[in-house]
Amino acid sequence: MGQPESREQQGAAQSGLPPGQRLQRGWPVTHYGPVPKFKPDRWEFRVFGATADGEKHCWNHEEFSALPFSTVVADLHCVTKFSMLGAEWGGVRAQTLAELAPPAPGVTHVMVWAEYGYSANLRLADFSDAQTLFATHKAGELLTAEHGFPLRLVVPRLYAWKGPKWVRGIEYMTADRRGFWEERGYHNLGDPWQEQRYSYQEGPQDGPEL
Ligand SMILES: Nc1nc2c(c(=O)[nH]1)N[C@H]1C(S)=C(S)[C@@H](COP(=O)(O)O)O[C@H]1N2
Ligand SMILES: [Mo]
Repeated sequence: MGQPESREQQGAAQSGLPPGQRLQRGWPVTHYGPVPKFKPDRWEFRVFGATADGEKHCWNHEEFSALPFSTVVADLHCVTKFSMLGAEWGGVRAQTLAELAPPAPGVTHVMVWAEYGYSANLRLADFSDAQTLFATHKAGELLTAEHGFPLRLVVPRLYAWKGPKWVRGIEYMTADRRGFWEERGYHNLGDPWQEQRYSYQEGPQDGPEL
């Protein structure tokens, strides 16, 4: 069912490559730490923090798998300078989750949490973008363990570290807070088209003090 990589890589979802990026053949695996083992009976996806109703919202794996399915064609840009173009991701739009478990009015940012405490912070506008997808599939096939099975976030407009693999939930926040890489030298915003790679490039408005 999966499309060969060569066909996928013919088209970019955006026009061309962001500055400083080069095209990668195939799909490398890039992450920090070990690949977590999926435990279906223990897995749940949680929406917590400043929710509109003040409650925590949870989906087990079966419930999450029944949520409306969408596809998004998106490019992946790793800050280490390789890009993969035109991948077709399938899964649940962040917008859908934000409708099912809405943020309180004061929410400005979202922390996305993954296994082993990996996290990435996003502005609510980036999270709520129509292209932002909690992906279960790529090219019509389930994700493999090393690429984030059972669930990873895809945020096409930002560097790929902003899209946690093995994601387990989101926290609505009323102020910005740095995630895992944003605390360790990477840019708080991470827009590849503006080449926002490192925290030393940040302006005073770009993020909380380090
Ligand atoms: N949980 C988790 N997610 C992660 C990472 C990580 O270290 N841990 N690395 C990120 C980075 S830097 C990149 S480039 C992409 C790589 O995704 P891939 O291995 O599927 O190509 O995953 C992102 N998601
Ligand atoms: Mo990366």
